[in-house]
Amino acid sequence: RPFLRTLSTAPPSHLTLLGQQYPTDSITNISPTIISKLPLRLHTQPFHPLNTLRTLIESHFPDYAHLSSFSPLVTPYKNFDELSFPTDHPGRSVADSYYVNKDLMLRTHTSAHEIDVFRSGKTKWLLTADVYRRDEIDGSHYPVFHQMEGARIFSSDASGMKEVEEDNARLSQHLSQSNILIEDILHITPTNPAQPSHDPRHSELVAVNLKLSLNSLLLHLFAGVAGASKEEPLRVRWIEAYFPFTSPSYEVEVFFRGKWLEILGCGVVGQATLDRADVPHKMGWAFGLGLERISMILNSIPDIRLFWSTDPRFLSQFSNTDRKISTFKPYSKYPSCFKDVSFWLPLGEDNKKIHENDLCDLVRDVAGDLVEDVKMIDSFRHPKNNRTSLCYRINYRSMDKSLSNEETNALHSGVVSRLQDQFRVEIR
Ligand code: FA5
Ligand code: MG
Repeated sequence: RPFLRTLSTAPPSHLTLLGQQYPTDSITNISPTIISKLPLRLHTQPFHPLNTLRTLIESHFPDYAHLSSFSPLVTPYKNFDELSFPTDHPGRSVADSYYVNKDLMLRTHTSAHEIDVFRSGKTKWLLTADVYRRDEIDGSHYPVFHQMEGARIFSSDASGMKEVEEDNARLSQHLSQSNILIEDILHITPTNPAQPSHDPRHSELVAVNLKLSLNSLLLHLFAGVAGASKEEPLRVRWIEAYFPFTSPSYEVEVFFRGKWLEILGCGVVGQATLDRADVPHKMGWAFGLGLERISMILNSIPDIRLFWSTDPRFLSQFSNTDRKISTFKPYSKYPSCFKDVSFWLPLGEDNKKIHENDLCDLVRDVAGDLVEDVKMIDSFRHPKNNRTSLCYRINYRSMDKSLSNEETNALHSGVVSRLQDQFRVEIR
């Protein structure tokens, strides 16, 4: 959807990203807020909790290659096509992904690099990176977050399968002595099948190796933190999932503060991926985990915006040098300030051009991390003139200080006037 066409000012003909110039086109939708995040690479910042978590996971896989310097700019081909995403997959839309232009985008997941890493000959590796998705605004969603991809591949012949079996025996032995409660599911089912080119027994061995490897990682990460005491074991739940580039596929959830939280997706690597990477005689598994989700649990971080805070009251809490997980002690929560904005969408064609994610990007560009939450609270269509009215409630709250009335009013009127300029809405 060409939402930039509704801008009153012409978009720039080029964008400068990480010191390089790129031409824009009709689908360009990277906002200034996003551009400012590109160089930050929180997973490499000394003492940042995401860096600490990355190091902790890497230490659990010491004989894996540890990669973290891939550029976030990838072709849509790498992000989607090469991984067998269908051409009509919703993730490709400009409403969900950030495009520099039709040939270049910000990766939406670390899987975008799978084929390059497999092609380089690596058989055991972890890759950490910032990823970008257009999304709603609330305490657990941010348009930039960090993923770690991990993979292990084996020869698909008897010697490779023997290696898997031996590793499975070692891992089962280790896990049987620990305080972890795993809700498992069948490894392979009619709705979550082995791939046609795989011997189902081999696929099952690999799926078991994946599950054991990840259960063992979760135990390493969560043992001893809240919810994993003697009386209360760590609860992990495996769920059947679907990804275009793995089968069978799973998601893993961890029980935390009364809720199941999805922390990773994974599966047996699609043979098409390995064929494209020129390693057709291998088979194996891959996972992609959300570092913020895990760090929020481990470090008791209540709001995803805190990862971007430069407030010493946040960062200093993680500056211990012994690599252990620190529990965040929240400093006082400052008051919320709710402001509503109601408007009529423009009539005709134009009203299709405003997606909720467009509105969220606009609000972030004006208010940055001073916005905590954006929710639609009302929507109706006028029966006579067919016009649509929307009302959004924006919660302005700083994590570092109390916002004055003047400050919130200025932010909100900035949002309102940009809504009028960019989307030609009529404020009610
Ligand atoms: C993926 O991104 C797949 N690439 C994962 C994968 C890798 C599957 C390898 C198979 C093999 P998904 O969109 O579910 O899947 O995201 C993976 C994890 O990233 C989620 O479980 C979650 O922990 C994290 N995540 C996803 N969206 C967000 C978000 N908006 N904010 C924070 N974390 C998120
Ligand atoms: Mg998911």
